[in-house]
Parts: sequence; structure tokens; C-alpha cells
Amino acid sequence: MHAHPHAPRDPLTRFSVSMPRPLLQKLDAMAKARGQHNRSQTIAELVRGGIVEHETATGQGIVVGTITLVYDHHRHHLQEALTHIQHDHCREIISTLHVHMDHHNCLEVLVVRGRAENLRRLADQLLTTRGVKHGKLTVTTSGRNLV
Ligand code: NI
Repeated sequence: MHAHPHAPRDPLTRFSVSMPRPLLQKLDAMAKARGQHNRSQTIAELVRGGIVEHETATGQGIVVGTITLVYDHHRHHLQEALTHIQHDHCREIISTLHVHMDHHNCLEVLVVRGRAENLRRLADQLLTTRGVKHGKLTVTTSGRNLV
């Protein structure tokens, strides 16, 4: 069962925010591009994102996420190196997806679960392996504590 991320009857508090005008213009442009017409909703969404990031980066709890990697499988020993790192973290890696994107490039997505600092360390090891072209760790939460 999924908890609704924000209960409709949560009371709203009005407060005023100051920011540089160009930043506000960019915020409005982004909201428009996303189809959001309510500035308060847009700001609340950004605040939630920041809080998730902060809590997952600093908390001691177990978090879930994904690590995305793009690399050239022709590069000598790269695939073995990445596999070796992953086997060292087999308890944190729940599932992996490998897609052969074109003749050279592979996309790998790892679904991970564990303490945030361990996931960060695993991601750093993978992303700094020579030959990895791009990659990203995305950490999320169950949503239970979000308002
Ligand atoms: Ni491949």
C-alpha cells in the first residue's frame, strides 16, 4: 500500500520569501515548462526534494536508490573491474539491468539498498573507474515521512 505523499487536510502556513529576481524568473519558467501553475506547489516540491536529499545523505537509516552507469564495454578490463566492485557490494545490490545501447556503449542500472554512506561509497567507486563515461547515484525514500 502506498501512503499518499501529502494529506489533503494538512494546514498550510503562509510565509514570505526573498530571492534574486533572475532566480525567481527561472523558477517560474521551470514551473511553466512542467505545467505547474501554482508557485507554492512548485516551491514545496523543491523543498521536499531538498529534505529527502538531506535526510538520505545524513541519516543512519536504510535507504533505497539506483546507480546508473554508461561505459564502453570495449575498454580493456573495464567490465571486469565494474563486476569485481559489484561483487564486493553484493549485499547492497538488489538487482541490475544491463542494456547494450549501441555497438560500443552499455547502460547499467543497479537497484541498491543500504546505508546512504555505503551506497555513496559504492557509487563513487564505480563512477571513478577509468572508462566510465557517465553515472549517477539517485537515492530516494519510501515516502513515509514526507509531508
Ligand atoms: Ni552491453
